[in-house]
Amino acid sequence: MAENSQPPNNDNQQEIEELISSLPKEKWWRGSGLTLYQNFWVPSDFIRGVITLRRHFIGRDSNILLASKPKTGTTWLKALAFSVLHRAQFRPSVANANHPLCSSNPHDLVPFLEIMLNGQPAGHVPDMSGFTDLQLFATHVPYHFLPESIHQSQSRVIYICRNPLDTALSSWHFWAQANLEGGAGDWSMEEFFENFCKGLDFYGPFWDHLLSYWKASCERPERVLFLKYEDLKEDTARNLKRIAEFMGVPFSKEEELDGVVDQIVEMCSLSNLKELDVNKTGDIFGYENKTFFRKGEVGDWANYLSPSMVERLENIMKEKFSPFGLYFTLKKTS
Ligand code: PAP
Repeated sequence: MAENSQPPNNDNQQEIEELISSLPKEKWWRGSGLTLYQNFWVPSDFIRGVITLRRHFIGRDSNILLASKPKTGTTWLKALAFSVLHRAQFRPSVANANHPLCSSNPHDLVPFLEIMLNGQPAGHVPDMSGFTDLQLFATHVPYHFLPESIHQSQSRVIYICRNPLDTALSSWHFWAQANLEGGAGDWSMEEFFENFCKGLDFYGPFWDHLLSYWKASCERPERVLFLKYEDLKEDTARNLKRIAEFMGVPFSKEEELDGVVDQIVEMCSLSNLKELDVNKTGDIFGYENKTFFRKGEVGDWANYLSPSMVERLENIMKEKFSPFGLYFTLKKTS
């Protein structure tokens, strides 16, 4: 069966397992490695969920999908979008101890679709009955992995990206940290960087991932909002208003005057989330909650990447992104 066709019913379980075992694999720091599926390196632990999402998930008009390549601002975007969507029910304020962000990691509040679906029998139309009231989901898959039902529906997709230098650095820190907590052996920055440049990385190649959503946002700006981590850092309030408007729940003048926008910005800031007990302890997907909150700076790459690494990534950016009018201004932390 062609990979992009949508079977109306369940697939043959054996066909799925044969497909998976025929795909190229690579080792990774933790977990069961990476599997090359449709030109992207999918974590082997989630490959069944990714295939089920691609073939069988039924998107609804009301769905809002937060999409990203890992380490580009996913956790932050989840906190912001959740706070925006549920602001009538949960008053956003650092003083509101009853806000769900005080008791749950953002990843618990906005689940990854491919991880949710991973627990279900591979190749079967997923049983989403337990999730019918969920409107907000996240995903790390590239745009064209989303099922036809999402493309055809009125679903909205918000993609967050980040310059590749900080993304590479943040990813390496995450894996180095995760490694300390029980991973397999050392992996130097140089080795990680080499893999990253080759596209061998969680949901890599980085370039193709970004471009899949960039092109979609150019073609369907009313359905796909493309955000940059750097812009969100520079003016969080302005971009939060864009997010709310895109989600179909714009802030009213009264709310703005009441300081709701600023309260969400403050509540979802790295400094606030990082200090919450819920994010200092516990774990999710097998990783400690605290590993999702580090420095959150733009330009930290300058403290770690050698001039030749920077030049290499700049050249790749020029080659891959410039033809499509996508640019990053590279800032260094002072
Ligand atoms: P994920 O894809 O595994 O969920 P993701 O949240 O995309 O990770 O990326 C983590 C990065 O976002 C970390 O960046 P750093 O390594 O450069 O520090 C993390 O610190 C940053 N981050 C997490 N929460 C926030 C936040 N509230 N504001 C700004 N940056 C944040």
